[in-house]
Amino acid sequence: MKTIATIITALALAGHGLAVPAVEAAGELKARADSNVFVCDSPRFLDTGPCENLPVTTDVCRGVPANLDNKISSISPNSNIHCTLFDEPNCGGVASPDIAERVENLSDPRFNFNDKASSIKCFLK
Ligand SMILES: [Ca+2]
Repeated sequence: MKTIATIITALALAGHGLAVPAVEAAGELKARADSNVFVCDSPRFLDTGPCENLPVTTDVCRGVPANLDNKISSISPNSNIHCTLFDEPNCGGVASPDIAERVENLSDPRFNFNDKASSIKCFLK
């Protein structure tokens, strides 16, 4: 009897152990979403420099592509997200103010982040 009880307890614990990560994974999927941020080297999204529509996953830091590193001057997150720029890779160093809509020129004193961004992190609104 003791053996059967021990086995049942072990199975119950194993089942519980499996259930916890599954619940956490579901929560993670719910919190993250794929979106895009349009960025340009030039102010006002002019095509005088490169522009890119960067794919982003919310709550995940991503690097700025080499051709736009320390060059982004205008930025437009998709309407469902807001973003923070960072002046170092891996979302380190100085963070920009929150960017929740199109910014024609990051030289604007409200942002003061022209030609500085090396990484970006976005969040669902
Ligand atoms: Ca620029």
